Amino acid sequence: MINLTIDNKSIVVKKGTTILEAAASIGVDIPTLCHMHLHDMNIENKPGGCRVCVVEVKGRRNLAPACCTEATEGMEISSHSIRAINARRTIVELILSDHPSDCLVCAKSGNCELQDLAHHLGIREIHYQGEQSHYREDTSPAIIREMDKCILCRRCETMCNEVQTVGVLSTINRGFEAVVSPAFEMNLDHSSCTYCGQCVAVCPTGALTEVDQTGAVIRALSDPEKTVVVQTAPAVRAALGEEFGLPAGTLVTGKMAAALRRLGFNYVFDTDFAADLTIMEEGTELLERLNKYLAGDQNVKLPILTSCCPAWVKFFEHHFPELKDIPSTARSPQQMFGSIAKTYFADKMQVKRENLVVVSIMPCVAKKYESSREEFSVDGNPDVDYALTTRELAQLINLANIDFKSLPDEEFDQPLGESTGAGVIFGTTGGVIEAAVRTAYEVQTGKSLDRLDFEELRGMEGLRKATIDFDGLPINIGIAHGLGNARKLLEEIKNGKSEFHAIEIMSCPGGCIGGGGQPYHHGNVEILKKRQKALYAEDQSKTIRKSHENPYIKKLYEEFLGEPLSDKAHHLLHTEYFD
Ligand code: HC1
Ligand code: SF4
Repeated sequence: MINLTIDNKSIVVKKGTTILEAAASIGVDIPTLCHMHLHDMNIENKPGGCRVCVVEVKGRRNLAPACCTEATEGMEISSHSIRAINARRTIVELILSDHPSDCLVCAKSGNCELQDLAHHLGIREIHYQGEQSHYREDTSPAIIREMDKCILCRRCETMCNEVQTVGVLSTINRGFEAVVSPAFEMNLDHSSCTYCGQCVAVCPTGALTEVDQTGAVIRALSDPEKTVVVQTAPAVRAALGEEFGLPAGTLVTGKMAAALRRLGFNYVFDTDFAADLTIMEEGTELLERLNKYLAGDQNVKLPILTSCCPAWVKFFEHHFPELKDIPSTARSPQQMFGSIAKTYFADKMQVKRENLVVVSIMPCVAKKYESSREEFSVDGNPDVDYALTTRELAQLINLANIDFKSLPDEEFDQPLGESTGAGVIFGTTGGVIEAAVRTAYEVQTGKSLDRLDFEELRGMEGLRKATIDFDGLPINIGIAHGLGNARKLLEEIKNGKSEFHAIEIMSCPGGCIGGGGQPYHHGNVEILKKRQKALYAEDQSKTIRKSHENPYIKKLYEEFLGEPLSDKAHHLLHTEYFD
């Protein structure tokens, strides 16, 4: 063990502990713009690049970067000496000297770590003004790269390369010309980027942000010709409150519905309804494949993989095209909702397709890309017109001067607003497969489940497995969240070593609760756990907790779709994948 003092406080730490970690353990906050530690995944970004964390170590001539200097026996550290503060101010001024000063109109204003730090350090003047470097802006269907705002913290690289193993981002060029870029400086939409948004989630500045669609939604809401419906993803209700100062894990389902109504949406619906519909289709597909396999069909593709996460879909299309007939063909709930809204619901309301605008509120930036995929449109009219992130919804609520915390709880509209507990838990890792099990068990065995909480499928471990007994038939289930973990399961399938019948994959750590469009959580898994708990609580509070018991889903099949996997269902609710 190592004995040292930080700001005159004695402390004992394990060998190998950095000064930054030692300080954090006694509540001393040393600022940094680049450091990021994802403890649960044992992944750390510590390039020592920003140098903002410099501290004074007694007896040393130079200041030491706290994030990559190990604590040693007898060290006496001053984290906020005049010398350290002055150096920090100079470093931040130097960063600002090559940073656009358009904070007033920057998408990240108010959420920017560099802006916060400049404020914290009382910087009122930049003494080192020089010529600024310029790099072209790169706009994709989901993400905007403004590399003039990149401070080379390299957090995005860690997310893309180590956590997601997509490998799109790396630093190129030198000096003022250095930027983080896909290979050959191609634009993101020409690369194999999945739009998972995990790079956006950790970017400390406005270098990586989501495409802003709030203006287009406001225009639709003010167009008297349009009927505008909104759907809200499961994970949004467990995080939106954070944007208004409520503690992580506060469920705001009712307030969210009320806010959307006050914003002027004509119908406030729920993606959870479509999550129930997804279970009907995906669950039936699972059972169909399983029963063929049990009947001795050697050609049947197992395990079946969930397909509701668009970044995951793009990942296997790019990286495992040879496995593209293994995932379920079911569209995601977002897209099923859009498809049903613009057919079944539009017909009911006697609204022409082109006058019905479908807006989604999603925890995810990849949903913007998903809704723009050509196969999800009819004659150029998309099933889902706009997909806003949770953060964009908060922005609209603020813009409309709605006092969110004082709103009453309101209900969703019907018929596309009714959901079961199974639909709610889609928003967390493990939830989609648990929802599928609740339905598949009862359909397969013809028996009622005597329990609905499958604890063995829950948790935050990146890779999990469990065997569920389907009345004597053991069903092996795998769960992965984070694309790096998904890659491991896909390699097993590719090598013919997979033991699973069904696998749930979500791209973002934690599932959608940790999506790239959620309130920034800075890699803090405790926040994710609170959001997860909130979703399980909403599931518990529901009278109906199995998708196949949703009365409006039953009615939809009776009135419109016929059976799960019917021709009509195939046409409207399923898709194919591309290399
Ligand atoms: Fe998700 Fe899904 S759970 S993908 O995470 O299947 O985004 O929340 O809406 O579509 O329902 C996201 C969340 C979401 C879909 C559902
Ligand atoms: Fe990589 Fe995901 Fe960012 Fe694309 S969105 S660059 S895949 S981290």
